[in-house]
Amino acid sequence: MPDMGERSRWWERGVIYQIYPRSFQDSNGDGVGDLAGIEARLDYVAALGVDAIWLSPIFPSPMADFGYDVADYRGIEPMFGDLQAFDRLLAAAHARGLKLVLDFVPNHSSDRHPWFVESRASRDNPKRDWYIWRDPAPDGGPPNNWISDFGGSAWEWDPVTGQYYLHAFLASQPDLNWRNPELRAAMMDTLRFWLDKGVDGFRIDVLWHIVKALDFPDNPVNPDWAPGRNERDRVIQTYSTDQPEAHAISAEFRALADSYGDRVLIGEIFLPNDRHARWFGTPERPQVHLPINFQLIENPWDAAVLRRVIADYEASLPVYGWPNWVMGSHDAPRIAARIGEPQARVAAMLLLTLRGTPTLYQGDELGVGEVLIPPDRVRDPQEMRQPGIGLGRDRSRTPMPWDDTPFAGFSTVEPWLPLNPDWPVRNVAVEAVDPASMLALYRGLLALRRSRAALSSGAFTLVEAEPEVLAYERRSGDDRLLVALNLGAATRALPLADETRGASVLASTLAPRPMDGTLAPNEGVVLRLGEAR
Ligand code: TEU
Repeated sequence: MPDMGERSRWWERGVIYQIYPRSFQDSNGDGVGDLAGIEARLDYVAALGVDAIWLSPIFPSPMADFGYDVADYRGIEPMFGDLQAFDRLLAAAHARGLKLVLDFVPNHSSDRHPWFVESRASRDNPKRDWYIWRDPAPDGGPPNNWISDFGGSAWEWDPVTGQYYLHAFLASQPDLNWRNPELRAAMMDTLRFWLDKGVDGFRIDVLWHIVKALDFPDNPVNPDWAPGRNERDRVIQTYSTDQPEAHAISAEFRALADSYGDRVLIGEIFLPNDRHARWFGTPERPQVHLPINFQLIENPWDAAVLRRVIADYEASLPVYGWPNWVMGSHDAPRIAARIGEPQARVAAMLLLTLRGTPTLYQGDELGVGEVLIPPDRVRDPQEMRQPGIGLGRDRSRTPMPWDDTPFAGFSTVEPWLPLNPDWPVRNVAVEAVDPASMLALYRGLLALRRSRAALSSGAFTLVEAEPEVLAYERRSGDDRLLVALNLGAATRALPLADETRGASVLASTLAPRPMDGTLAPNEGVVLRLGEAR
């Protein structure tokens, strides 16, 4: 767990802020956010103290999967603006010292993409092989047992040309064929298009999905699956994901990004540690800079579990691999809904003091919690396809509450998704002037992280602690910090009693107080060590 010292680069040292464009700020009164809206709110983002923004997809899209179904990789969805609006946003971000990362969706396009319209036109169309077409099984059914991540067969029958096409997600999101060199070249060109404009990198959607096993064997049946669970998990995605050829393409992405200088690639990858770490590539042939680490989202909020998760993840990293952490996203449940606000404050401290690049999801800095979506307001296709089993993602995509004016200052009309019910009191304007707010906590932690190399790039060591307490030391040179987080509801002894008595408190999830050797319920602290008398 080395001290990266002065060697750290912006994407190592910095904090990424994920913006879900449909829900950040509406500027034209259609109830949906847009690029001009984001531009208007950039001062807020810069003042928060983050270093980069990642925008979920902003490309032309029929919005079957809210932008993850791209109909033109080089344009801007009219609902969001146009290329001029994008250029203005990029310049405005850069003028504030913010990097801008786009969402690249290589696994599939929209079925409205002109490439697919051609591909499905006839078997001998030049773009036929840009997608994945197969003959039916001997019984006329789908070519194999693969299941879409959104439920149902991953194969859709096309009566016109008498073949099935593959879709890992919706039928309106056909999978692209990355084994086809022309498709590959066309996609590389789209990356160049945005890199030439000056974007600072890409988050790459479902990167581990992009190549499938050559002969399309059946996936192994999952013996642990039971009805009522996510249908996706009926089979194990052995042959439909994580193929060696995808790693080779990931290395090509990296070579292209590196040819533009200091850009970043963030790969969306859900895999166990050993296979996850392979996406860093090797020093000779690197792949993505940051394979997204979802473990704080996927594991229970439990000190002993998290301790093991952190240790195992750190141990799994190659020496040249830089860690990263994320606690929320447009897919995952809200952290404050999952563990409650007092512990969400502890979670904020964890996210911003671990070793590695944190990604903060919009609204989590306000502590936005549970939002129940009435049945008539559900928009998420994942929820609509498998209703009522907890897969709905709308709950994390609700509009940013900015103030207590109508529609929370997000829009002048009813927004596309409901606001958080407590928006009149839980919004940016209210929290900005309350020193005890979640927003104030985030701003304080972000400023602390920025000011101390021990946090942004220093060494990391877990420290023994009482049950329900997660503790670790961060260190850079002489600067030694102890982070101690009480994940429980009992008062606990602070670790390192000799050193922490009287130590200065650099941050606290509660009202700061002199350290007396204890950690109160829900208390998390960052202490400066090495000052004891
Ligand atoms: O998500 C990929 C993914 O694995 C999802 O199926 C995720 O597990 C699920 O949404 C969690 O509830 C990415 C995007 O982040 C997601 O929004 C898209 O729908 C999906 O890819 C398809 O592009």
